Amino acid sequence: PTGSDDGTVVLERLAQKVQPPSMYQVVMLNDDYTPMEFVVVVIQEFFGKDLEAATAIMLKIHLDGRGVCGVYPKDIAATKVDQVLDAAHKAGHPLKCVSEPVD
Ligand code: TYC
Repeated sequence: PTGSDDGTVVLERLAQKVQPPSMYQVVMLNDDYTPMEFVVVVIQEFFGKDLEAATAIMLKIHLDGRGVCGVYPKDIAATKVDQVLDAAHKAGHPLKCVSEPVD
């Protein structure tokens, strides 16, 4: 580490420790087959949205090709992706989602 022997190194290490976790957005992707109602239910169930908010997100994805369902620390975002893909696979739908760092 850089810094002369005056506590600079300690302060650098403290500054690193107090950084908040880097955040990741869970992005859901449009497809031509997954029913709209299934997407709305998934968004409510895994992202804690009410019916109105989930419907708005689903329609945004349908129209734009993708939409953000939530923003979480990296490991939580990865778990959300796994949960969505598992539920979609079990229901026989091709629904996809990914997590990506928030800029
Ligand atoms: N495009 C789908 C349809 O018309 C609905 C849909 C919306 C699918 C959002 C996926 O992430 C999605 N049935």
